[in-house]
Amino acid sequence: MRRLLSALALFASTAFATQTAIAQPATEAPAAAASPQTYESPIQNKKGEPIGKIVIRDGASSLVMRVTIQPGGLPPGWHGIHFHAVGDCSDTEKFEKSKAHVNHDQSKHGLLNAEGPDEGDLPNVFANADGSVNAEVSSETPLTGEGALKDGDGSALIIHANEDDHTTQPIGGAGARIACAVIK
Ligand SMILES: [Cu+2]
Repeated sequence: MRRLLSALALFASTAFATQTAIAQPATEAPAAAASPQTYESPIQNKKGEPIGKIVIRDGASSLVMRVTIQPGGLPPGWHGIHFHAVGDCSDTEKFEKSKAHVNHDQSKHGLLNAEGPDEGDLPNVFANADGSVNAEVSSETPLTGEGALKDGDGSALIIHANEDDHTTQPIGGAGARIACAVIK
């Protein structure tokens, strides 16, 4: 919803700009479409070792994130991943300093929950037999601005031990936090 409101605001300002542009010289070039903001951060495991990285691109209406994990990085199989509320991965035993999911409007957890999703919810990623991951997911939660990942205390991308069923509370049965990347 926040993303929709900001998109409407952008539309309104664009419409205003179009009206005022009539008075401008015809030679003035239209503003180029804003290129996506980008952000990259290492992913660390419970030993504090780097196992891969996230690369975020944030456009006008969606954020797209690539998750890359090197061989040996994760147990094979599906893993729930979420944006958690605080950009702190320093407690590598449990990654609890990253707190709960990003969730500004008390939504229920779950992409398949009728009362969800919360702003931290993301699709699962699959680790291959060798423990590597190459995945790309999208989210409406923005990188900067109102309700953004890069707020005062940042956010974290948390990878869980098990897959997220996208329905049950509070985290879809995804289990322990096994990897973390700071977004700040
Ligand atoms: Cu989580």
